[in-house]
Amino acid sequence: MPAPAVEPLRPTGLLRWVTTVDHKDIGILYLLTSVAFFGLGGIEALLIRIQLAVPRNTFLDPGAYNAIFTMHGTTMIFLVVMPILLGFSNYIVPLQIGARDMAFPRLNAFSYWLFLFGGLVLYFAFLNGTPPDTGWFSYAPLTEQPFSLESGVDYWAVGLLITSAGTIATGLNLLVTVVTLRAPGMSWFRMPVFTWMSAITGWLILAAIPALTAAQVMLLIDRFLGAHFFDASRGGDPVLWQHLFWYFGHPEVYIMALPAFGIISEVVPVFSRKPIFGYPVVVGSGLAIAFLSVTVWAHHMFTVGMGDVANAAFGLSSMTIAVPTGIKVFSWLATLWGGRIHITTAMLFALAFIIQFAMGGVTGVMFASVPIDWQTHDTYFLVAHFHYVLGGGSLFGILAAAYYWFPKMTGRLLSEAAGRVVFWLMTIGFNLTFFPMHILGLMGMARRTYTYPDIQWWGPINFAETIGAFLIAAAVLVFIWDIFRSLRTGVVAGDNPWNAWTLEWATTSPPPAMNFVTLPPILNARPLYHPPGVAPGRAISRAVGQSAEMTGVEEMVGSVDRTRNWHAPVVGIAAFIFSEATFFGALIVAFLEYRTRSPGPSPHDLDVPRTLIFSFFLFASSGTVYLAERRLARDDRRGFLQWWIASIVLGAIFLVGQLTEYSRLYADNIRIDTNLFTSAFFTLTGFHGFHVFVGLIALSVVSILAFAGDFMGGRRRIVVDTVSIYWHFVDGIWVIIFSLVYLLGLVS
Ligand code: HEM
Ligand SMILES: [Cu+2]
Repeated sequence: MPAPAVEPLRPTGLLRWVTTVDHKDIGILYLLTSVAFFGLGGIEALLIRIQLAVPRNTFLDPGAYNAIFTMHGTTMIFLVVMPILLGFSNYIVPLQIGARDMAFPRLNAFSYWLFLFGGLVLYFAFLNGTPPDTGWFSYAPLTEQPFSLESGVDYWAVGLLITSAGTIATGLNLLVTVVTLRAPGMSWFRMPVFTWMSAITGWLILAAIPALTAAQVMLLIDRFLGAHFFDASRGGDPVLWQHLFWYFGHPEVYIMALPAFGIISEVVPVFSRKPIFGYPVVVGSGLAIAFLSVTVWAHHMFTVGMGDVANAAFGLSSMTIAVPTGIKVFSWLATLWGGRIHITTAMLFALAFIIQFAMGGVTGVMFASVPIDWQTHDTYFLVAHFHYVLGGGSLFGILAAAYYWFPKMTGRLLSEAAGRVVFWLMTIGFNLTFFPMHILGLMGMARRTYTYPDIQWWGPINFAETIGAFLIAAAVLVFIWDIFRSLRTGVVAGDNPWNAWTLEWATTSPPPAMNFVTLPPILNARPLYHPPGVAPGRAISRAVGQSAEMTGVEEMVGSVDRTRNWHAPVVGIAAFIFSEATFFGALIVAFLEYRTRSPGPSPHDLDVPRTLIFSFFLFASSGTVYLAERRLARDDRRGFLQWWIASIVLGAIFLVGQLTEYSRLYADNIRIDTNLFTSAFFTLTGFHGFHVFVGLIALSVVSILAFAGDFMGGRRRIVVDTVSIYWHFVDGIWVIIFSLVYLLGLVS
């Protein structure tokens, strides 16, 4: 007879990767997939640079050039830098807080697959022969039907909608993981800075990305249902697209920067053998950056004619954000100061990050000054600026992270010798490619031009840049080669090759499925730190021995789940509601702008009293849900079911009211494509109705489970709580929507 299995059987090979819900596997899937997309984005970059190598080149025709730079930018942002960073967060954050996994492992896997499928949808545009060619920010009205008849824009919008859904779910997951799954002793101000920055990024994702989603939904409604949200020739407002896009787009920059800041804040202290300088200030400045980053978006729009007041206000807020960012740079410098510095490859990339990111930061502050922006807008000066931030910054941070955490993920070190080669090729190539772009920009070379005349110096400068791009490509090839080599023959790393002090180094490399067998006591921000002279092995094993003795191994690991996990769904639904609020906020803004903008149907065509009556049914359902929960607390199954089913009936009556109202309007020829008001009206109330519908399904599932005897005696109460909270939100937001759509029409 076979011996009983110690661990539950897990699939191996390909099936393991397809079925995995382990945060470490998912982290690696994110990383591998993004590296593959980096190959595509990199090839696109090389194609751009080949075309621009000499004046009047004809390697790419103008149409192909448009498509290539659009796909390059879109790929690098949505399919490379953001998901690579999410991959590291996925892998490292649960380890750093002593958790077994993310808060919602299956959602985590789902997010990854959404990311992959969204990316594939985007690239199917190539196979279809219609790659998007409207730039990575796809400004309207170029994206509207009359100007983009082919389906490239649709692939762009749908592909990114899918990846964004995954990103939003991952942001939520990270935030909830950090809030609810910290090991005993891991208080907020003992968390590693990378974990802090990942959690803040999670929040920022929820605050920002749904605005893009809403804008893309409206764009698709324009393109497929005949609305004109962003079509100026039919009264729509292309500038609204810009506002919504950059409301997402600027925070996106920090979604790609904050985790990189976190990486640098791990690598620099470890290789300076000093704690990070001013830990609370580093954390606080991360929070400040996140909050400020949603107030600066219109600095991308200084040239569209917003007026002096708006320009000045957004210029000022943009300059303010330099303060917390500068604080971070000073904190890294102060950490280096007087440290015992170890120049590893990870450290080299971190040091280059600091310098290059600071250069991008300086030109960023220059752009915040309106007159400078007017001069340099849409020139290569801008291309230089954001590549210093995203390439010289985020990408270099990613490379630092790769060298730093590769041993944890694989058990083997990358080659330091090859690392030097990668570093110098990369750094020289990077600066050769992008520094001269500042000069070209100031000389007047516009971005997104497929070729240029033979103006003095332009040819040689562009040629040098192209050489730089090939040096970067060479660096990437050496790096990839070294990864394959090190996986088989790299130096075995052991648990803690860098002598670091955060929890991911307390477990084996790679960590076991459960992450930890025991945790060291977490008494400060550096639980694995041992003063010079004390052998690391002893200090750690003593600590582990203690905790294992104190609590018993199993109990210790189990307690992580038992004590902290229970409120994860409530925090999760709160985070989800927050992201929904962003989404509805964007639709509401559109509605307010369009409600009386065009002739034809207006809010006066709505039947307010009728809708008010049906709204009372919805509001009442919040009350009945509350009563049902009270019955449940008393374990009164009948009472619970009565009130709960009453809520379903009330909600359904509201939906019927909405549907009959829609059919009345349609009978009067008031349709989604009639004018701007009707488009905005049907979009906003339609999405709300859809939420009610989803809520009704959730309520029904709960009542079926309750019929079968679930939820009694306090069992899985959290499920009922979560559904109730969501339902209250659906009702609450209707108060706002009803007031703005119906009541506002009465008073004005
Ligand atoms: C690896 C080497 C890279 C090279 C050689 C490169 C090259 C270029 C060039 C020449 C352009 C300007 C195209 C034009 O305006 O006509 C461009 C645009 C752009 N790049 Fe890169 N790039 C690289 C990496 C990256 C990275 C890492 C990111 C970001 C995360 C990035 C994001 C973008 C974006 C957003 C645009 C703007 C696209 C648009 O105008 O719609 N690039 N790149
Ligand atoms: Cu910005």
